[in-house]
Amino acid sequence: MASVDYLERIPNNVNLRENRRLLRALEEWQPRYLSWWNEVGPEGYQAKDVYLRTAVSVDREGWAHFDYVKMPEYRWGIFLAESEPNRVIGFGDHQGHPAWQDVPGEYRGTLRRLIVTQGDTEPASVEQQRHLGRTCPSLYDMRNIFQVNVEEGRHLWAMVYLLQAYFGRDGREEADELLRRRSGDSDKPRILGAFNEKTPDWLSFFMFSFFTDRDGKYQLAALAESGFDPLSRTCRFMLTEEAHHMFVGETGVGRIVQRACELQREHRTDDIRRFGGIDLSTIQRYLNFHFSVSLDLFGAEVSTNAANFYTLGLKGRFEEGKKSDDHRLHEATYPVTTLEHGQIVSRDTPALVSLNERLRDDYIADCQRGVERWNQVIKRHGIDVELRLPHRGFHRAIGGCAAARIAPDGRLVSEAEWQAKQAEWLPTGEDQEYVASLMKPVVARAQFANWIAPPARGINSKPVDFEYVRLE
Ligand code: BYC
Ligand code: FE
Ligand code: FE
Repeated sequence: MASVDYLERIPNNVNLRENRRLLRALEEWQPRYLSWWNEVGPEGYQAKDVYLRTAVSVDREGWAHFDYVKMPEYRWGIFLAESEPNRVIGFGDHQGHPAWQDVPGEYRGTLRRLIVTQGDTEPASVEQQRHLGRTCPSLYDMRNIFQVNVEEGRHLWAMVYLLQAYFGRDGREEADELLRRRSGDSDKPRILGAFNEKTPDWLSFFMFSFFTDRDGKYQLAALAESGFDPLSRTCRFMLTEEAHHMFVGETGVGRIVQRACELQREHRTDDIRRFGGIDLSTIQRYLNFHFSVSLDLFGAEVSTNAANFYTLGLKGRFEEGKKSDDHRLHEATYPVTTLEHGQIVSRDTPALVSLNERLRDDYIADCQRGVERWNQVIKRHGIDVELRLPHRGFHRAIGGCAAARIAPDGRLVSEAEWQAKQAEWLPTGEDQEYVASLMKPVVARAQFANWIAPPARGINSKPVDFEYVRLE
């Protein structure tokens, strides 16, 4: 396998030097990528030195290099996890056959659509977050969001590599379309719903990184099982970067929770807006929103698309290799939550068409573990409140529950009750205005906005008050 060529214009371990046709396609695409970055990437700070991590190898140990970089000079590269010799397809009709090193002709369209859907989310999130550098609560946080942004940019590169290396002309066209769609644009929106929502403030950003980047983790893990080996290897490497995005989300929300508790204790009231904090009930409403829109990203509970992806060997289950069933699932069933005659019920459903729901279940369990860690923070402060994930049917736009009004506790409610309670369950205009009013940049070293606690430690063993972004 080729070692990492870090000196090339496009750092890579796919032997670009030898593949002139692909190199040319990528070199043609690169200026378009950079103009996209300059047009809708992070607003401001493009000329500043940011202490960033860059992928320079695919070794599990030591794959990252930390240094000051100006974002437009970031070395967006193409890295695939090491190939597993003699890898075989682990599930579906082709189980046991050698993994495909080329696109299986009959599945070309389906595979391309999966790659485009995945690829589309990456630049979308950068667009959604582009204004946030301007209102960062600290230099540490500013650095973290830029880190996430450049890596989402690299994830786009990862998918564009697949399109250009394996899909010829239509792949090149899709690669260009990925730079043409825009988050929230009514004419050319991004493909999936959550990626057209606004990320207007840092509470939303941290919730997004916790809930929506975690959808990324589960989708990438399912694609990492793919019988199409280049996709599998690409996704396996992306997952190593993804962990930091979720870390940013979990610790970000955790620090806001901590600050809320400190203010609540200090002033002996949960009405902490007077003291510039974000109260736990506001945090809960934001949580409800971001969890529910992220659940939609898994698709419908019953999906023949999902069954096909699996049967064809294109997209597996989370940790497919660790499961001990037949990996074909023709006979198996899976319990699916659905709406029947105005009731929420769990129904055993053929497992193949239930794969979206199963992946969603894995995801929900992971979210629950994070919420419990936030609750530990609250408990340590002796406060008798718990954050909760709302019911999976709450506020859904995709799937069986989208047709009903479901309360966070899982009760079916009337339209009238929904309208009356919505302000308790979802962020209100007033919440958004209040949170927006807190978004004042804090860029002095060692300083943090009043609504968020400092992190427990810095990045890459640097101190918390390190100069993560050089503003001079
Ligand atoms: N919005 O059969 P169904 C990330 C459509 S995040 C709009 O249930 P399927 C990241 C669907 O296209 C991870 N439309 O759908 C995170 C279908 O249309 P057609 C992103 C939707 O195909 C943070 C129809 O409804 N990766 O990486 O089983 C920052 C029927 O639905 C939506 C992936 O998504 C929706 N939410 O499942 C940066 C992986 N849901 O065919 C990055 C690749 C469904 O009837 N994608 N529809 O016209 C997939 O695996 C699947 O496409 C989905 C949907 C899981 C998304
Ligand atoms: Fe990503
Ligand atoms: Fe991410």
